[in-house]
Amino acid sequence: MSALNGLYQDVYQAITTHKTIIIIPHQRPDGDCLGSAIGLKDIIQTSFPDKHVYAIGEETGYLKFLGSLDVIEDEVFKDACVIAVDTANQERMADPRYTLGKTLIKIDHHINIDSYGDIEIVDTSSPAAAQMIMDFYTANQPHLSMSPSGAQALFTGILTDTGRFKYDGVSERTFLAVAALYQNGLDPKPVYAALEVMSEALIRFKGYVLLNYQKTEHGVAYIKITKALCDEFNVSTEEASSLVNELSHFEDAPIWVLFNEYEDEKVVRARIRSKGPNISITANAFNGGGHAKASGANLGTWDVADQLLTALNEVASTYKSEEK
Ligand SMILES: [Mn+2]
Repeated sequence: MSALNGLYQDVYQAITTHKTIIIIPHQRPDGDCLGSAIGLKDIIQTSFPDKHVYAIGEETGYLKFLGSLDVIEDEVFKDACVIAVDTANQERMADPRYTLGKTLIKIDHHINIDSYGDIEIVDTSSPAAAQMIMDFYTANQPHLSMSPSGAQALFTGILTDTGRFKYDGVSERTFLAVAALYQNGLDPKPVYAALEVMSEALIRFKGYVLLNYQKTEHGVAYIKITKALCDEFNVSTEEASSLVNELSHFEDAPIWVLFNEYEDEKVVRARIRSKGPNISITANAFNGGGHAKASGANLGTWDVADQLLTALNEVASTYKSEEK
């Protein structure tokens, strides 16, 4: 049982009182935001066949197996209940029309840097937004059901955001959520198969990352990926970013960072990961945020990337001296 059951019941009430429900994940989608959006759509549609339910936003190649997103006109938002999933701040929402609905709901597990919504559920103890969707499902039994494809989408969200059940926040609750997905017909094999596949271009690029990473004095492993490098290897910036955890294996580097360059937006972004020190505070100082051990930051230029490395090198140094 989640301590937030009352709020999840409020979400259920909001759904019952709206004819149209629109679910919005975040920009530059990942498995958790799309799995949560498509899984929640499935729960609502399966439980309320008469309602109009849409999941909108951006698709991405490796997650196409979850199903396609909906494309809707502005009018559809009129009197709709809009549910944002896995989206900490409003600017990051995958569709700017979220304000056009009648009711706005936030369901998210990131640190609450931007409070929004008529109903706001933020649970930083949940390792995946998809696990929160399962809390919503459980809190409203026996009124909600789902199909096997909805179970598959939610499993994908939990699996990807927990790094295959390895990250902080994974608990008994996570496995109970997965057990409930199995009760609803989950077949995990297509999920593992889809997530396993890498393009040959990306496999070669992984080779580049493993041969060219660097380390700071106190143990921040990093790789800087320019747009030109992505072009040379014929991989997208998002694909390149997915390799961040290739730098997780060093015994002497508790922090690792993948930098990349978004040419169209003229910004350098960092994906920062940790297996010890809290790096979200540093990420916040660099126009970013997220979780204690997995954060992102928007840096602007490569000069700022070096400043971030200097700051993280300090964090690693302090951490190592405390460990001794
Ligand atoms: Mn997430």
